[in-house]
This record gives sequence, C-alpha cells and structure tokens, in this order.
Amino acid sequence: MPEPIRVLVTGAAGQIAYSVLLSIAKGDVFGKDQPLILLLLDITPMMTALQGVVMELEDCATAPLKEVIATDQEEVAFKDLDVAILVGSMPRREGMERKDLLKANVKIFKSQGAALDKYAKKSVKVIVVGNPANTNCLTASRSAPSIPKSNFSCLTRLDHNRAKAQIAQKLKLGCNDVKNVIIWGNHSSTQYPDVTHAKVKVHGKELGVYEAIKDDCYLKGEFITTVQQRGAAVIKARKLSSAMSASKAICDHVQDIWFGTPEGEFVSMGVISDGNSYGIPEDLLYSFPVTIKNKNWSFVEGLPIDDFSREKMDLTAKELMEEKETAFEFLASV
Ligand code: NAX
Repeated sequence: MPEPIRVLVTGAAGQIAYSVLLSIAKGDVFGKDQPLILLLLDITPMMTALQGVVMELEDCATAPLKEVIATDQEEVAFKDLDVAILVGSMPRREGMERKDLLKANVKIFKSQGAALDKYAKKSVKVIVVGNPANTNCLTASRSAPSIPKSNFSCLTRLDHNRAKAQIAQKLKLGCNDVKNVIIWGNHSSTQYPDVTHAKVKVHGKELGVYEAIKDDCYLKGEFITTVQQRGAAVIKARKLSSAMSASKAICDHVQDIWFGTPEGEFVSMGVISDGNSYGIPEDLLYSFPVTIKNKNWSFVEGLPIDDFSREKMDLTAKELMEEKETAFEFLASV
C-alpha cells in the first residue's frame, strides 16, 4: 500500500465541495489504491455544517479515505499537503463592486498562499476554483514564493468540457469522439472557446471540427457565446451556480495533473504565461492548451493562430491584465 496523500479542499461546506469530496474519497481522482487524508477548510460560522459533511463522508465508507480533518485554521489545513484544491472564495453580493470583490479575494488568496508557503510540501499541486479563479491563482502563487509557479493552475476545464459537449451534441457524437478544444484566457465571459484545432471522430475517421460541422457562422458565433454564457444560463435555470459539472471538471483537471494527458490529446488549464507562448504577456495566469506528463504541464506549442482568434485571445488577455493590476495594488495593502 502506498503512503496516504494529504488533499485539501477549501470551501468544504459549500455546494461544489459537497459533490467533489465524494468523487475524491471514492478514488475517482487519485485511484482506488491510493490512501487519502482529506483536509477540509471552511470559515468559522460553517463549522457545524462542515461536521455534517464529515459525518456523511464517513458514512460513505469508501476504501481510500483513511482520515478526515475538518478545520477553520489554515495552519492545520495546509500542513504537509500534496494537493490543495482551493474552492472557497468570497461570492459577489448584490450591489458589490467588481473591485471590492477582487479586494476581498486578494485577502483570502494572499493568506492561503502564505499558508501554502509556510506549511505545505514544496511539491504541492495547487488548483484554484474560487472566482475570479485566474487572478486568485496568481495572488496565491505570488504569496507562496518558495513553491514553483508551475505548481499552480486554475480551473477552466468546466468551460473546456462545455465546449466539447456542444460540439458532440451538434454532430450527435459521444463526448469521447471530440478532442483538443481550447479555452483561451480568463474563466469569465471574455474567454475564447476555440475549436480551430479540435478533432472529431465520425464513422471511425478523424476530421477537423470546421470540416465536420460545415457551419463557420455557428462556430464563430452561437457556439462561442453559448460556452461563454453557459454558467449564467445554469444559474438562471437552477437559481444556483454549476456544482455537479464543476465537480466533474475539477476531477478531470486533477486526475490529468496526477496521471497525465493521453497521447495526442491536450486540455485547457489556467497556468502562468512565460511571455513566449502565443503572444500572451509574461506572468499572466491565462488558460492555454497544455499536455501533462510526470505531473508537469507543458504548453502545446506552434498552433497557427488566425486573425479571428488573435483578436479574441488579446481581448481576454487585456481583461486579465486589468484584473492583475488591481489585485496587485491591493496585494500590497491588505
Ligand atoms: P458556495 O457558496 O456553495 O461555497 C463556498 C464555500 O466557501 C462556503 O462554504 C464558504 O463559507 C466558503 N469560504 C468562503 N471564504 C472562505 C475562506 N476564506 N476559506 C475557506 N472557505 C471559505 O459556492 P460553490 O458553488 O461551492 O462555488 C465555489 C466557488 O467556485 C465560487 O467562487 C464560484 O464562483 C466558483 N466556480 C468556479 C468555477 C470555475 O470553473 N473556475 C466553476 C464553478 C463555480 O462557479
């Protein structure tokens, strides 16, 4: 039996955690033979609710789960971590200014970044889900200078999965018959879902998506806005934000970090830009196509970018630069 790994989920009393914790505890992410110690962090007023989550996790009687530690203390939650899944963040309240939301989150992710720096293993993989996910991830990384920047990523896999599902539905294919869609940029409505390099398998034959769908107007219009606005559409219908699909996307993302991406396939992840890839400025936490091997990601290099894509990629980069500027102003003061 391998040694247990220590996995933290923050926002552990919230709705995404309620779904993702079971998948992790069952072994869907790290494998059925990997023993786990789950650390659950939430804020003090949520401790009673969190005890209920702990009871339910115990009652699931899953084999990999060896121990559950629920806490409101960062020094307990971040101790010796192998993986940190940062879901909890400050939600936008009615009438709240965007800047105030950013400021509240800078405070949370600065503190959690510092706790990672101080208490977690230097090899810890950090996945940021809580919004604004890209900028929160950048803040956490900036606040954890002893942990490699490449260990930090943010979730754009839900957007990636949404894009994949839209294409599969349009062609009446299974989702596994669609690969290499890309989400560029911010996990916000400026993101650019791009299928220029995506492939589909139709009757055993591999085709480009543009070739298979034969409707450029749809792919450059309705397809993009549907993916960009899918989160809002779910909230409108459910009166709650996406939780089941977010949980599945977290599992996909973390599983790929742990076990790697399949040969010939790439996925979308928010990662730190190096200034040399696709003309995106250095030090932005931007969603790129990546492959993963031995728990390390690499940019997919050399995809040709046309003018249509360039414009959309730059637009979402601009939004991220503005977010970064505001966040870093606050970072010095909170
Ligand atoms: P919930 O409001 O159900 O849960 C959030 C939990 O976080 C609450 O229990 C809250 O007490 C806790 N929390 C707040 N501040 C905390 C702190 N400083 N430390 C620890 N816990 C803290 O939200 P839920 O639906 O679970 O969504 C969580 C976050 O995921 C939100 O920011 C949401 O916007 C974001 N999402 C990001 C997605 C992505 O693709 N990156 C998709 C899904 C989701 O919208």
